[in-house]
Amino acid sequence: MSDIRDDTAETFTTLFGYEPSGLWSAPGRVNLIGEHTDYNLGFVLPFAIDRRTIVALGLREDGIARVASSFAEEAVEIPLAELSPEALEGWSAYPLGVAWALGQRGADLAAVPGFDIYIESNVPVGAGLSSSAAIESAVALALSDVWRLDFDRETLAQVGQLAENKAVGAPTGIMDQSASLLGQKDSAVFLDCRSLESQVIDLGFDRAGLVVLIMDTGVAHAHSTGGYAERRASCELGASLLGVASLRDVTVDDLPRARELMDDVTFRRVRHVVTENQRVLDTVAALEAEGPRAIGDLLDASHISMRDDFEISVPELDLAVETAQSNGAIGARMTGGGFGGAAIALVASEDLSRVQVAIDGAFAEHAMAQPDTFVVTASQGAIRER
Ligand code: GAF
Repeated sequence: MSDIRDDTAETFTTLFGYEPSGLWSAPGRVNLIGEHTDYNLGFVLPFAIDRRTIVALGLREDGIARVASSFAEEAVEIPLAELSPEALEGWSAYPLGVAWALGQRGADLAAVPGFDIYIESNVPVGAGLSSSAAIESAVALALSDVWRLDFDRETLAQVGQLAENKAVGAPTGIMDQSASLLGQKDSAVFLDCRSLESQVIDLGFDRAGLVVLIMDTGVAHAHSTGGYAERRASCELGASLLGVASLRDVTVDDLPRARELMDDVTFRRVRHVVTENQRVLDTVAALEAEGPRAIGDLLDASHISMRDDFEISVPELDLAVETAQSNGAIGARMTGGGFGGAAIALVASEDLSRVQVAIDGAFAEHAMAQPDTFVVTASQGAIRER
């Protein structure tokens, strides 16, 4: 079977007529728990998955940035000196946005050499598994290496987020790039999105005989439009009505007061974030004290909160979650920004095929398009491959 790394290097050589000087990769992520908490400066617990984006890069002697990928026909090129969010569009805004963002963080774009980049990926696009953060993280690591920028991984995550916010135009938080850059095998990244301090948490799924099943509904979502920004605005409104800088400063004990101060919709948005932060802390504590079989109820409660309070689920995600739960999953929830994408279920290995078959049956019964179901494992974050 051909290796995606070899394919990426070979296609680079065919396209650009010389061999790449290096190969870098970064993974997509699953968020185990802690949804829409990152931009509220709360807690998240994502892990990097065994689906990766590969970047082959060669330096040029001029100041031109040229990018090509397996998911677009045409290469895009632009002088580094002309990089700006306004000058970028389409898929190339991800890799070129990162080059621009590195400039914003101090790289001297007038002095560094140009580059050719070719990108391939096996992170599913549109599934809520952060295919975009995988591109950003791989490119950020590659450019910081060849430009000898000496940026730490927390800074590279911020660079990826800046590209996503300004060049792509999606008002997302810091979680996805952090997971992609800081992930470790068999572990989750427990990130405090205010201090940006992180801790690697052993998941122990394998030892407990558990697997994580992805249920990709195929319902398309995008964070640069509509719902995501609206939820973010509601959270900001809630925080300002409570007189705090962010919802991180609100606890479960403040909820009765919050209910008095705001309309019902804003209150429910706030309640989701506040209770979700607590569920992340409880999940970390349960993993450490009792292991992964103890976190099912927290995953289930997180889904209900997203469905009823934050209102970011869709019928396909609810059906996938409920079917997994009623067929023996330890816990299940939608993952990522919502409005489509994927749900996850934590399942005992021996129940895996039963859950998959049940999901196929339930979707057929509801005349919904078959979801793609597959297992992922917690994997290493971004690395230089060669
Ligand atoms: C998307 C965003 F990119 C993240 O920053 C995060 O807000 C997530 O949705 C919801 O938890 O993946």
